[in-house]
Amino acid sequence: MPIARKVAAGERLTQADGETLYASHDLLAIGRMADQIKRRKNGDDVYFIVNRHINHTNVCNNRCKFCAFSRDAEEQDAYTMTLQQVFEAARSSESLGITELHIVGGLHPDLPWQYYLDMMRGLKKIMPDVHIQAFTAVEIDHFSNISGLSIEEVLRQLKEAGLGSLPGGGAEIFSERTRAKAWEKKIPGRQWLDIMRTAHGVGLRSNATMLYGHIETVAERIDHLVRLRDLQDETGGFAAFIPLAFHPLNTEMSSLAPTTGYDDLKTLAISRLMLDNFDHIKAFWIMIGPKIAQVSLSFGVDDIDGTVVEEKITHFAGAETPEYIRKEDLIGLVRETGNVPVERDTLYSVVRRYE
Ligand code: V47
Ligand code: SF4
Repeated sequence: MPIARKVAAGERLTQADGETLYASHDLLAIGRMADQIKRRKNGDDVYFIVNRHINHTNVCNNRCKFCAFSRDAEEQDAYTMTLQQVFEAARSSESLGITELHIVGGLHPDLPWQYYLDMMRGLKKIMPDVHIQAFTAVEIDHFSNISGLSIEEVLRQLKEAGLGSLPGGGAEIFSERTRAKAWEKKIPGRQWLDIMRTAHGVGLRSNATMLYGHIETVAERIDHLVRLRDLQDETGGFAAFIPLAFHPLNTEMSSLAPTTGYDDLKTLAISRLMLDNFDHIKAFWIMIGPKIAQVSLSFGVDDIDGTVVEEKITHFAGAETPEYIRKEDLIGLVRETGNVPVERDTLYSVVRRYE
C-alpha cells in the first residue's frame, strides 16, 4: 500500500492518509509501520518516569460535558487544597524518589493568582531538584484573566517561580463543532495552540494531548494531529504526545461507550505515524490500563508514563485502574516486550537505563 511506502521512505503522511489508516481493519499492519518509526526514533528504549500527580482543586468554571471531575464551589464534594496540603502531598512522595510533580486542576473562580505563584515557589523550596510540570493551556488562560497579565507575562512569572514545563491537557479536539457541542466555555483550539506557541517562545516545553472516543469524527482526530504537527514544525517545543481515552461514567456524556482496546491501539499507532516531528508518543496507563499500555509498546509507543500515585480526573469518570503503579512493575511491563526500560526525567534526559 502506498502509505507503507511513504512510511518506509520517511515521507510525511497527509490528512487523507490518516483517514485511510483509520478506515483500515489491518491493525497489525498499522502497528508494524508505527513500530518501524518508533524504532527509527527511539530504538529499543521505552521510557517511564517516577512522578506524582496532584489535582489541587476540582472547582471549575468551565464544566465541560465530558468531565466527571469538576464541581461548582458549593457542591458537597468540591475540594480545594490549601498550599500546605499541596506541599504535604508533594513531600509524602519524596521517598519514592520522584523527579516530577504533575499538577493540574479546575478553573477556580476565587483562588487568587498569588496562590499559583506561591505554590511554585513553595514546592521549589522544599524539593528544589524536582521538575514541576503544571497547568494546562486552559489554566494559563484563566490565570491571565484573573491577574490581568498577558499570557506571556503569566508564563514568565510562573517560570521564574519554578515552573519547569506545561502538561498537554485541555486540547481535547480542536474542531469548533465538537467544542460547541460539549465544552463551549473552554478556550478554542486556536487559542490553545497560541498559548503553547507563546510557552515554547519563552523557553517552556510542553506536551500535547487529544481526547478521543466521544463525539468526534475520524477526520476531526486527524485534523487535530495535523494542527499539532504544524505547530511542532514551527516551534519544536512539544516533548510528547498523549492520546487520552474518553471515560464516560459520571459525565453528561455517560450514554456513550468507553473506548475499546482496538481503538486505543489504532489511535496510538496512527498518532505515531502522523506526528513525524514528535520524538515521543506516550500511553497513559491510567486511562487505557497497564495491559493495553504494554501491548502498545509494539504499536509505536515509546513511553508508558509514570508512577502517578494519585489521579482524580479519570477515576471520577469510572477508571478501574489503580492510581499508583510501582516503578518495578513498570520496568517489568517494558522488559517483557523485549524493550529496554529507561527511567527518564520530564524532558527525557536519562536517569537510569535498566539493560
Ligand atoms: O485536559 C477530562 C482529560 C485531561 C476526562 O501531559 C478526560 O504528560 C478522559 O492532560 N475521560 C487532563 N479524559 C489529563 C492530562 C494528562 C494526563 C497524563 C499525562 C499528561 C501529560 C497530561 O484529561 C484534561 C482532559 O482532556 N479528561 N475528563 C474523561 N472523562
Ligand atoms: Fe474544568 Fe478541565 Fe474539567 Fe473542563 S476538563 S470542566 S476545564 S477541570
